[in-house]
Amino acid sequence: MFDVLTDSFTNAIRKIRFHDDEKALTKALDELKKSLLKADVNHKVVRELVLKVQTQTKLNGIGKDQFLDALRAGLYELLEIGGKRGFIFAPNPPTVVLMTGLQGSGKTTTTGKLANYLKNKQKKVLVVAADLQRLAAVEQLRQITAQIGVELYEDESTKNPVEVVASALKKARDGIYDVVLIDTAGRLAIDDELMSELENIKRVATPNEIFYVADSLTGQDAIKTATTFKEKIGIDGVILSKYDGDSKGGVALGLSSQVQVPLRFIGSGEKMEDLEIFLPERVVNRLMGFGDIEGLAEKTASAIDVKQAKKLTSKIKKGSFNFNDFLEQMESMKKMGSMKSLLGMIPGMGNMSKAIKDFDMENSSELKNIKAMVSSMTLKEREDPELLNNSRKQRIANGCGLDLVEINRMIKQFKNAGKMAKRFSGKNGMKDLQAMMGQMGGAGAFQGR
Ligand SMILES: Nc1nc2c(ncn2[C@@H]2O[C@H](COP(=O)(O)OP(=O)(O)O)[C@@H](O)[C@H]2O)c(=O)[nH]1
Ligand SMILES: [Mg+2]
Repeated sequence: MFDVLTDSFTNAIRKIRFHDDEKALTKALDELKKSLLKADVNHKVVRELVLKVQTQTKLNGIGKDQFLDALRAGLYELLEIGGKRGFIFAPNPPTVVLMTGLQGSGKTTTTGKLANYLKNKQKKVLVVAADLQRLAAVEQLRQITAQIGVELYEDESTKNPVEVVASALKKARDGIYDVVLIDTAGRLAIDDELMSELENIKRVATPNEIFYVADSLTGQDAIKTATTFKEKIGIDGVILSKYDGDSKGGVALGLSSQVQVPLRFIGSGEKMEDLEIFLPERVVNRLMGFGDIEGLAEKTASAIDVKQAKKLTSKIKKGSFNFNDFLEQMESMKKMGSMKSLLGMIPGMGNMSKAIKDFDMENSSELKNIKAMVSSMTLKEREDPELLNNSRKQRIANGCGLDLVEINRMIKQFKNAGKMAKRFSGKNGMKDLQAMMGQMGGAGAFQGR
Protein backbone atom coordinates (compact mmCIF):
# COMPACT_ATOMS: atom_id res chain seq x y z
CA MET A 1 0.00 0.00 0.00
CA PHE A 2 0.99 3.61 -0.50
CA ASP A 3 3.41 2.84 -3.33
CA VAL A 4 2.39 5.70 -5.59
CA LEU A 5 2.01 8.13 -2.75
CA THR A 6 5.35 7.18 -1.21
CA ASP A 7 7.13 7.50 -4.52
CA SER A 8 5.87 10.94 -5.33
CA PHE A 9 6.46 11.98 -1.78
CA THR A 10 10.01 10.78 -1.49
CA ASN A 11 10.73 12.29 -4.89
CA ALA A 12 9.45 15.63 -3.68
CA ILE A 13 11.51 15.39 -0.52
CA ARG A 14 14.60 14.45 -2.49
CA LYS A 15 14.20 17.50 -4.71
CA ILE A 16 14.20 19.82 -1.77
CA ARG A 17 17.48 21.73 -1.62
CA PHE A 18 17.56 24.33 1.04
CA HIS A 19 19.89 27.24 1.26
CA ASP A 20 18.10 28.75 4.18
CA ASP A 21 16.08 31.15 2.16
CA GLU A 22 12.44 31.72 1.57
CA LYS A 23 12.61 31.05 -2.15
CA ALA A 24 13.85 27.56 -1.49
CA LEU A 25 11.03 26.96 0.96
CA THR A 26 8.43 28.12 -1.52
CA LYS A 27 9.85 25.72 -4.08
CA ALA A 28 9.79 22.86 -1.63
CA LEU A 29 6.21 23.59 -0.65
CA ASP A 30 5.25 23.72 -4.31
CA GLU A 31 6.81 20.35 -4.89
CA LEU A 32 4.97 18.92 -1.91
CA LYS A 33 1.66 20.37 -3.06
CA LYS A 34 2.10 18.95 -6.54
CA SER A 35 2.86 15.47 -5.31
CA LEU A 36 -0.10 15.45 -2.93
CA LEU A 37 -2.51 16.65 -5.59
CA LYS A 38 -1.11 14.15 -8.05
CA ALA A 39 -1.91 11.39 -5.56
CA ASP A 40 -5.52 12.65 -5.41
CA VAL A 41 -5.42 14.05 -1.93
CA ASN A 42 -8.33 16.42 -1.48
CA HIS A 43 -7.31 19.99 -2.39
CA LYS A 44 -8.55 21.51 0.87
CA VAL A 45 -6.56 18.98 2.85
CA VAL A 46 -3.50 19.78 0.73
CA ARG A 47 -3.91 23.52 1.19
CA GLU A 48 -4.18 23.20 4.95
CA LEU A 49 -1.23 20.86 5.23
CA VAL A 50 1.01 23.02 3.05
CA LEU A 51 0.06 26.10 5.05
CA LYS A 52 0.83 24.35 8.31
CA VAL A 53 4.21 23.14 7.08
CA GLN A 54 5.04 26.61 5.83
CA THR A 55 4.11 28.33 9.09
CA GLN A 56 5.90 25.81 11.23
CA THR A 57 9.06 25.82 9.13
CA LYS A 58 9.28 29.58 9.23
CA LEU A 59 8.74 29.51 12.96
CA ASN A 60 11.62 27.10 13.51
CA GLY A 61 13.96 28.63 10.96
CA ILE A 62 14.03 27.70 7.30
CA GLY A 63 16.02 24.56 6.63
CA LYS A 64 15.62 21.04 5.40
CA ASP A 65 15.38 19.46 8.85
CA GLN A 66 12.84 21.97 10.04
CA PHE A 67 10.83 21.41 6.89
CA LEU A 68 10.86 17.63 7.32
CA ASP A 69 9.92 17.93 10.99
CA ALA A 70 7.02 20.20 10.16
CA LEU A 71 5.90 17.88 7.40
CA ARG A 72 6.05 14.88 9.67
CA ALA A 73 4.03 16.65 12.36
CA GLY A 74 1.50 17.91 9.82
CA LEU A 75 0.98 14.49 8.29
CA TYR A 76 0.66 12.89 11.68
CA GLU A 77 -1.96 15.39 12.77
CA LEU A 78 -3.87 14.74 9.57
CA LEU A 79 -4.03 11.01 10.18
CA GLU A 80 -4.40 10.95 13.92
CA ILE A 81 -8.10 11.66 14.34
CA GLY A 82 -9.94 10.42 17.40
CA GLY A 83 -7.07 8.28 18.59
CA LYS A 84 -8.68 4.90 17.89
CA ARG A 85 -6.47 2.40 16.10
CA GLY A 86 -7.07 -1.01 14.62
CA PHE A 87 -9.43 -3.28 16.45
CA ILE A 88 -10.55 -2.27 19.92
CA PHE A 89 -11.89 -4.92 22.26
CA ALA A 90 -14.78 -4.11 24.57
CA PRO A 91 -14.03 -4.46 28.31
CA ASN A 92 -16.47 -7.36 28.47
CA PRO A 93 -16.66 -9.85 25.64
CA PRO A 94 -18.09 -10.26 23.15
CA THR A 95 -17.06 -7.15 21.25
CA VAL A 96 -19.87 -6.57 18.79
CA VAL A 97 -19.01 -4.94 15.48
CA LEU A 98 -21.45 -3.85 12.84
CA MET A 99 -20.07 -3.79 9.30
CA THR A 100 -21.79 -1.24 7.07
CA GLY A 101 -21.33 0.17 3.61
CA LEU A 102 -22.76 0.37 0.13
CA GLN A 103 -23.31 -2.71 -2.00
CA GLY A 104 -20.09 -3.95 -3.54
CA SER A 105 -17.89 -1.84 -1.30
CA GLY A 106 -16.24 -4.96 0.13
CA LYS A 107 -18.18 -5.46 3.38
CA THR A 108 -18.42 -9.23 3.19
CA THR A 109 -14.81 -9.67 2.11
CA THR A 110 -13.64 -7.28 4.80
CA THR A 111 -15.73 -9.06 7.42
CA GLY A 112 -13.86 -12.24 6.47
CA LYS A 113 -10.50 -10.46 6.57
CA LEU A 114 -11.22 -9.03 10.01
CA ALA A 115 -12.38 -12.43 11.28
CA ASN A 116 -9.15 -13.91 9.95
CA TYR A 117 -7.08 -11.14 11.55
CA LEU A 118 -8.76 -11.77 14.91
CA LYS A 119 -8.47 -15.52 14.60
CA ASN A 120 -4.71 -15.09 14.11
CA LYS A 121 -4.77 -13.21 17.40
CA GLN A 122 -6.30 -16.34 18.99
CA LYS A 123 -9.73 -14.74 19.35
CA LYS A 124 -12.93 -16.72 19.04
CA VAL A 125 -15.05 -15.05 16.41
CA LEU A 126 -18.67 -15.46 15.38
CA VAL A 127 -19.59 -14.02 11.99
CA VAL A 128 -23.26 -13.21 11.52
CA ALA A 129 -24.91 -13.37 8.10
CA ALA A 130 -27.32 -10.45 8.30
CA ASP A 131 -27.36 -9.60 4.61
CA LEU A 132 -30.57 -11.27 3.57
CA GLN A 133 -31.12 -9.09 0.52
CA ARG A 134 -29.45 -11.43 -1.88
CA LEU A 135 -29.50 -15.23 -1.72
CA ALA A 136 -25.89 -15.40 -2.76
CA ALA A 137 -24.75 -13.21 0.13
CA VAL A 138 -25.08 -15.93 2.77
CA GLU A 139 -23.41 -18.46 0.50
CA GLN A 140 -20.49 -16.06 -0.08
CA LEU A 141 -20.03 -15.70 3.66
CA ARG A 142 -20.33 -19.47 4.11
CA GLN A 143 -17.43 -19.98 1.73
CA ILE A 144 -15.30 -17.27 3.29
CA THR A 145 -15.80 -18.47 6.87
CA ALA A 146 -15.20 -22.08 5.88
CA GLN A 147 -11.96 -21.05 4.17
CA ILE A 148 -10.59 -19.26 7.22
CA GLY A 149 -12.06 -21.66 9.75
CA VAL A 150 -14.31 -19.22 11.58
CA GLU A 151 -17.82 -19.96 12.80
CA LEU A 152 -20.79 -18.53 10.90
CA TYR A 153 -24.19 -17.80 12.35
CA GLU A 154 -27.01 -18.06 9.84
CA ASP A 155 -30.72 -18.61 10.10
CA GLU A 156 -32.57 -19.68 7.00
CA SER A 157 -35.96 -19.60 8.70
CA THR A 158 -36.28 -15.83 8.54
CA LYS A 159 -35.86 -12.99 6.05
CA ASN A 160 -35.54 -10.46 8.81
CA PRO A 161 -31.93 -9.50 9.58
CA VAL A 162 -32.93 -8.04 12.95
CA GLU A 163 -34.14 -11.46 14.11
CA VAL A 164 -30.95 -13.12 12.91
CA VAL A 165 -28.84 -10.59 14.78
CA ALA A 166 -30.90 -10.95 17.94
CA SER A 167 -30.57 -14.74 18.05
CA ALA A 168 -26.90 -14.62 17.06
CA LEU A 169 -26.16 -12.31 19.95
CA LYS A 170 -28.05 -14.50 22.34
CA LYS A 171 -25.86 -17.38 21.27
CA ALA A 172 -22.71 -15.29 21.50
CA ARG A 173 -23.52 -14.03 24.98
CA ASP A 174 -24.25 -17.55 26.21
CA GLY A 175 -21.07 -18.80 24.67
CA ILE A 176 -17.44 -18.04 24.75
CA TYR A 177 -17.02 -15.66 21.86
CA ASP A 178 -14.60 -12.76 21.96
CA VAL A 179 -15.94 -10.99 18.92
CA VAL A 180 -19.16 -10.92 16.91
CA LEU A 181 -18.89 -9.48 13.40
CA ILE A 182 -22.19 -8.64 11.74
CA ASP A 183 -22.18 -8.45 7.94
CA THR A 184 -25.08 -6.35 6.69
CA ALA A 185 -26.73 -5.67 3.35
CA GLY A 186 -25.79 -2.61 1.34
CA ARG A 187 -27.57 -0.71 -1.38
CA LEU A 188 -26.16 0.78 -4.56
CA ALA A 189 -26.73 4.23 -3.11
CA ILE A 190 -27.74 5.62 0.22
CA ASP A 191 -31.52 5.42 0.70
CA ASP A 192 -34.03 5.48 3.54
CA GLU A 193 -34.67 1.75 3.40
CA LEU A 194 -30.99 0.99 3.96
CA MET A 195 -30.73 3.45 6.79
CA SER A 196 -33.81 2.19 8.58
CA GLU A 197 -32.67 -1.44 8.28
CA LEU A 198 -29.31 -0.46 9.75
CA GLU A 199 -30.99 1.57 12.49
CA ASN A 200 -33.05 -1.47 13.48
CA ILE A 201 -30.05 -3.77 13.48
CA LYS A 202 -28.09 -1.23 15.47
CA ARG A 203 -30.87 -1.06 18.08
CA VAL A 204 -30.81 -4.81 18.80
CA ALA A 205 -27.09 -5.29 18.33
CA THR A 206 -25.95 -2.34 20.47
CA PRO A 207 -22.57 -2.64 18.74
CA ASN A 208 -19.36 -1.55 20.41
CA GLU A 209 -18.20 -0.32 17.06
CA ILE A 210 -19.69 0.46 13.69
CA PHE A 211 -17.25 0.17 10.82
CA TYR A 212 -17.92 1.75 7.48
CA VAL A 213 -16.31 -0.08 4.57
CA ALA A 214 -15.41 2.43 1.86
CA ASP A 215 -14.34 1.50 -1.65
CA SER A 216 -11.17 3.45 -2.33
CA LEU A 217 -11.73 3.20 -6.07
CA THR A 218 -14.64 5.62 -5.72
CA GLY A 219 -12.16 8.29 -4.62
CA GLN A 220 -13.67 11.37 -3.05
CA ASP A 221 -17.13 9.75 -3.26
CA ALA A 222 -16.00 7.30 -0.60
CA ILE A 223 -15.46 10.26 1.69
CA LYS A 224 -18.88 11.73 0.91
CA THR A 225 -20.75 8.49 1.61
CA ALA A 226 -18.74 7.84 4.77
CA THR A 227 -19.73 11.30 5.98
CA THR A 228 -23.41 10.60 5.28
CA PHE A 229 -23.24 7.29 7.16
CA LYS A 230 -21.57 9.05 10.03
CA GLU A 231 -24.35 11.64 10.20
CA LYS A 232 -27.21 9.17 9.78
CA ILE A 233 -26.25 6.18 11.88
CA GLY A 234 -22.93 7.08 13.41
CA ILE A 235 -19.67 5.30 12.57
CA ASP A 236 -16.61 4.68 14.73
CA GLY A 237 -14.14 3.87 12.04
CA VAL A 238 -13.59 3.49 8.34
CA ILE A 239 -12.00 0.55 6.57
CA LEU A 240 -10.75 1.45 3.14
CA SER A 241 -11.07 -1.46 0.72
CA LYS A 242 -9.58 -2.13 -2.73
CA TYR A 243 -6.51 -0.06 -2.00
CA ASP A 244 -4.60 -2.33 -4.36
CA GLY A 245 -6.48 -1.12 -7.42
CA ASP A 246 -5.96 2.00 -9.48
CA SER A 247 -6.34 4.19 -6.45
CA LYS A 248 -3.48 6.66 -6.20
CA GLY A 249 -3.63 6.52 -2.46
CA GLY A 250 -4.59 10.09 -1.67
CA VAL A 251 -7.97 9.10 -0.31
CA ALA A 252 -6.32 7.37 2.63
CA LEU A 253 -4.37 10.47 3.50
CA GLY A 254 -7.32 12.84 3.56
CA LEU A 255 -10.04 10.52 4.81
CA SER A 256 -9.64 10.72 8.58
CA SER A 257 -9.53 14.49 8.66
CA GLN A 258 -12.26 14.94 6.07
CA VAL A 259 -14.74 12.56 7.72
CA GLN A 260 -13.44 13.20 11.23
CA VAL A 261 -13.50 9.49 11.92
CA PRO A 262 -10.32 7.42 12.16
CA LEU A 263 -9.25 5.18 9.32
CA ARG A 264 -8.74 1.85 11.11
CA PHE A 265 -7.75 -0.73 8.50
CA ILE A 266 -6.86 -0.88 4.84
CA GLY A 267 -7.79 -3.76 2.55
CA SER A 268 -5.45 -4.25 -0.36
CA GLY A 269 -6.49 -7.38 -2.18
CA GLU A 270 -9.09 -10.07 -2.50
CA LYS A 271 -7.34 -12.56 -0.26
CA MET A 272 -8.13 -12.96 3.40
CA GLU A 273 -4.60 -11.90 4.41
CA ASP A 274 -4.84 -8.61 2.56
CA LEU A 275 -5.77 -6.44 5.50
CA GLU A 276 -3.46 -4.04 7.28
CA ILE A 277 -3.98 -2.07 10.42
CA PHE A 278 -3.71 1.66 9.77
CA LEU A 279 -1.26 3.24 12.19
CA PRO A 280 -0.55 6.95 11.57
CA GLU A 281 3.08 6.89 12.73
CA ARG A 282 3.89 3.94 10.52
CA VAL A 283 2.21 5.50 7.54
CA VAL A 284 4.05 8.77 8.05
CA ASN A 285 7.32 6.86 8.28
CA ARG A 286 6.58 4.97 5.15
CA LEU A 287 5.54 8.08 3.26
CA MET A 288 8.73 9.81 4.23
CA GLY A 289 10.76 6.82 3.10
CA PHE A 290 11.74 5.36 6.44
CA GLY A 291 10.02 2.05 5.87
CA ASP A 292 7.93 0.11 8.29
CA ILE A 293 9.90 -2.51 10.15
CA GLU A 294 7.20 -2.97 12.74
CA GLY A 295 4.58 -3.71 10.13
CA LEU A 296 6.88 -6.18 8.49
CA ALA A 297 7.55 -7.94 11.76
CA GLU A 298 3.86 -8.10 12.56
CA LYS A 299 2.94 -9.45 9.17
CA THR A 300 5.65 -12.05 9.33
CA ALA A 301 4.81 -13.04 12.87
CA SER A 302 1.17 -13.59 12.13
CA ALA A 303 1.99 -15.76 9.15
CA ILE A 304 4.70 -17.88 10.64
CA ASP A 305 4.13 -19.81 13.75
CA VAL A 306 6.71 -18.83 16.29
CA LYS A 307 7.79 -22.34 17.26
CA GLN A 308 8.26 -23.29 13.65
CA ALA A 309 10.26 -20.13 13.01
CA LYS A 310 12.60 -20.88 15.92
CA LYS A 311 13.11 -24.43 14.76
CA LEU A 312 13.82 -23.16 11.28
CA THR A 313 16.31 -20.55 12.46
CA SER A 314 18.31 -23.06 14.44
CA LYS A 315 18.35 -25.45 11.50
CA ILE A 316 19.50 -22.67 9.21
CA LYS A 317 22.31 -21.73 11.57
CA LYS A 318 23.43 -25.33 11.81
CA GLY A 319 23.23 -25.65 8.04
CA SER A 320 20.84 -28.57 8.29
CA PHE A 321 18.06 -26.85 6.39
CA ASN A 322 16.42 -29.48 4.17
CA PHE A 323 13.74 -29.86 1.52
CA ASN A 324 10.96 -30.36 4.05
CA ASP A 325 11.92 -27.05 5.65
CA PHE A 326 12.08 -25.44 2.24
CA LEU A 327 8.52 -26.46 1.47
CA GLU A 328 7.35 -25.31 4.88
CA GLN A 329 8.98 -21.95 4.33
CA MET A 330 7.40 -21.54 0.91
CA GLU A 331 4.02 -22.30 2.44
CA SER A 332 4.42 -19.67 5.11
CA MET A 333 5.52 -17.11 2.55
CA LYS A 334 2.32 -17.86 0.71
CA LYS A 335 0.46 -16.98 3.87
CA MET A 336 2.24 -13.69 4.11
CA GLY A 337 0.63 -12.35 0.98
CA SER A 338 2.45 -10.76 -1.85
CA MET A 339 6.15 -10.07 -1.86
CA LYS A 340 5.42 -6.60 -3.05
CA SER A 341 3.54 -5.48 0.01
CA LEU A 342 6.29 -6.83 2.20
CA LEU A 343 9.02 -5.00 0.34
CA GLY A 344 7.21 -1.71 0.69
CA MET A 345 7.67 -1.98 4.43
CA ILE A 346 11.44 -2.38 4.39
CA PRO A 347 13.28 0.93 4.80
CA GLY A 348 14.52 2.25 1.51
CA MET A 349 12.64 -0.37 -0.43
CA GLY A 350 9.47 1.61 -1.02
CA ASN A 351 10.63 2.61 -4.46
CA MET A 352 11.71 -0.84 -5.37
CA SER A 353 8.49 -2.61 -4.56
CA LYS A 354 6.89 -0.98 -7.56
CA ALA A 355 9.52 -2.48 -9.81
CA ILE A 356 8.81 -5.93 -8.57
CA LYS A 357 6.01 -7.58 -10.35
CA ASP A 358 3.58 -9.01 -7.89
CA PHE A 359 4.72 -12.53 -7.43
CA ASP A 360 1.68 -14.67 -6.89
CA MET A 361 2.75 -17.43 -4.52
CA GLU A 362 -0.58 -19.13 -4.54
CA ASN A 363 -0.74 -19.68 -8.26
CA SER A 364 2.96 -19.88 -8.81
CA SER A 365 3.95 -22.66 -11.17
CA GLU A 366 7.36 -22.54 -9.50
CA LEU A 367 5.90 -23.52 -6.15
CA LYS A 368 3.88 -26.28 -7.79
CA ASN A 369 7.03 -27.62 -9.47
CA ILE A 370 8.98 -27.56 -6.24
CA LYS A 371 6.20 -29.45 -4.50
CA ALA A 372 6.12 -31.99 -7.30
CA MET A 373 9.87 -32.40 -7.14
CA VAL A 374 9.96 -32.86 -3.37
CA SER A 375 7.14 -35.35 -3.42
CA SER A 376 9.14 -37.47 -5.88
CA MET A 377 12.04 -37.65 -3.43
CA THR A 378 12.51 -40.37 -0.87
CA LEU A 379 12.23 -39.35 2.77
CA LYS A 380 16.01 -39.65 3.12
CA GLU A 381 16.61 -37.40 0.13
CA ARG A 382 14.27 -34.76 1.54
CA GLU A 383 16.19 -34.70 4.76
CA ASP A 384 19.64 -34.84 3.22
CA PRO A 385 19.90 -32.93 -0.07
CA GLU A 386 23.56 -33.99 -0.34
CA LEU A 387 22.40 -37.46 -1.39
CA LEU A 388 21.16 -36.13 -4.69
CA ASN A 389 23.54 -37.49 -7.31
CA ASN A 390 22.80 -37.58 -11.03
CA SER A 391 20.98 -40.89 -11.10
CA ARG A 392 18.77 -39.87 -8.20
CA LYS A 393 18.04 -36.56 -9.90
CA GLN A 394 17.11 -38.36 -13.11
CA ARG A 395 14.77 -40.67 -11.18
CA ILE A 396 13.12 -37.66 -9.52
CA ALA A 397 12.78 -35.90 -12.88
CA ASN A 398 11.01 -38.93 -14.33
CA GLY A 399 8.88 -39.23 -11.25
CA CYS A 400 7.52 -35.71 -11.29
CA GLY A 401 7.49 -35.18 -15.05
CA LEU A 402 9.97 -32.32 -15.12
CA ASP A 403 13.21 -31.88 -17.10
CA LEU A 404 16.51 -32.72 -15.47
CA VAL A 405 17.55 -29.13 -16.25
CA GLU A 406 14.58 -27.89 -14.29
CA ILE A 407 15.39 -30.19 -11.36
CA ASN A 408 19.01 -29.02 -11.32
CA ARG A 409 17.90 -25.42 -11.35
CA MET A 410 15.53 -25.90 -8.45
CA ILE A 411 18.08 -27.77 -6.39
CA LYS A 412 20.57 -24.99 -7.01
CA GLN A 413 17.95 -22.48 -6.01
CA PHE A 414 17.30 -24.45 -2.85
CA LYS A 415 20.97 -24.41 -1.97
CA ASN A 416 21.14 -20.66 -2.57
CA ALA A 417 18.06 -20.14 -0.44
CA GLY A 418 19.74 -22.06 2.35
CA LYS A 419 22.88 -19.93 2.09
CA MET A 420 20.88 -16.75 1.91
CA ALA A 421 18.73 -17.72 4.85
CA LYS A 422 21.87 -18.41 6.86
CA ARG A 423 23.18 -14.96 6.02
CA PHE A 424 19.96 -13.18 6.92
CA SER A 425 19.64 -14.95 10.21
CA GLY A 426 22.81 -13.19 11.32
CA LYS A 427 22.90 -9.83 12.99
CA ASN A 428 23.35 -7.88 9.77
CA GLY A 429 20.40 -9.66 8.23
CA MET A 430 18.40 -6.65 7.17
CA LYS A 431 21.42 -4.89 5.67
CA ASP A 432 22.34 -7.99 3.74
CA LEU A 433 18.83 -8.35 2.44
CA GLN A 434 18.86 -4.80 1.15
CA ALA A 435 22.23 -5.31 -0.47
CA MET A 436 21.00 -8.44 -2.15
CA MET A 437 17.87 -6.76 -3.45
CA GLY A 438 20.06 -4.00 -4.82
CA GLN A 439 22.23 -6.52 -6.67
CA MET A 440 19.23 -8.14 -8.19
CA GLY A 441 18.24 -4.81 -9.70
CA GLY A 442 14.83 -5.15 -8.22
CA ALA A 443 12.78 -7.36 -10.39
CA GLY A 444 14.17 -10.35 -12.28
CA ALA A 445 14.71 -12.89 -9.61
CA PHE A 446 11.21 -12.86 -8.26
CA GLN A 447 9.27 -12.83 -11.47
CA GLY A 448 7.30 -15.97 -11.96
CA ARG A 449 8.76 -18.30 -14.52
N1 LIG B 1 -8.90 -6.06 -5.34
C1 LIG B 1 -9.67 -6.04 -4.25
N2 LIG B 1 -10.92 -6.50 -4.34
C2 LIG B 1 -11.69 -6.47 -3.24
C3 LIG B 1 -11.21 -5.97 -2.00
N3 LIG B 1 -12.22 -6.08 -1.10
C4 LIG B 1 -13.26 -6.62 -1.76
N4 LIG B 1 -12.96 -6.86 -3.04
C5 LIG B 1 -13.82 -7.41 -4.11
O1 LIG B 1 -14.93 -6.56 -4.29
C6 LIG B 1 -16.08 -7.30 -4.64
C7 LIG B 1 -17.24 -6.96 -3.70
O2 LIG B 1 -16.89 -7.37 -2.40
P1 LIG B 1 -17.97 -7.83 -1.33
O3 LIG B 1 -17.24 -8.15 -0.08
O4 LIG B 1 -18.87 -8.88 -1.86
O5 LIG B 1 -18.80 -6.47 -1.14
P2 LIG B 1 -20.14 -6.19 -0.32
O6 LIG B 1 -21.25 -6.15 -1.33
O7 LIG B 1 -19.92 -4.86 0.31
O8 LIG B 1 -20.30 -7.27 0.68
C8 LIG B 1 -15.68 -8.76 -4.56
O9 LIG B 1 -15.43 -9.20 -5.86
C9 LIG B 1 -14.42 -8.75 -3.74
O10 LIG B 1 -13.57 -9.81 -4.06
C10 LIG B 1 -9.86 -5.46 -1.94
O11 LIG B 1 -9.34 -4.99 -0.92
N5 LIG B 1 -9.15 -5.54 -3.09
MG1 LIG C 1 -21.89 -8.50 1.08
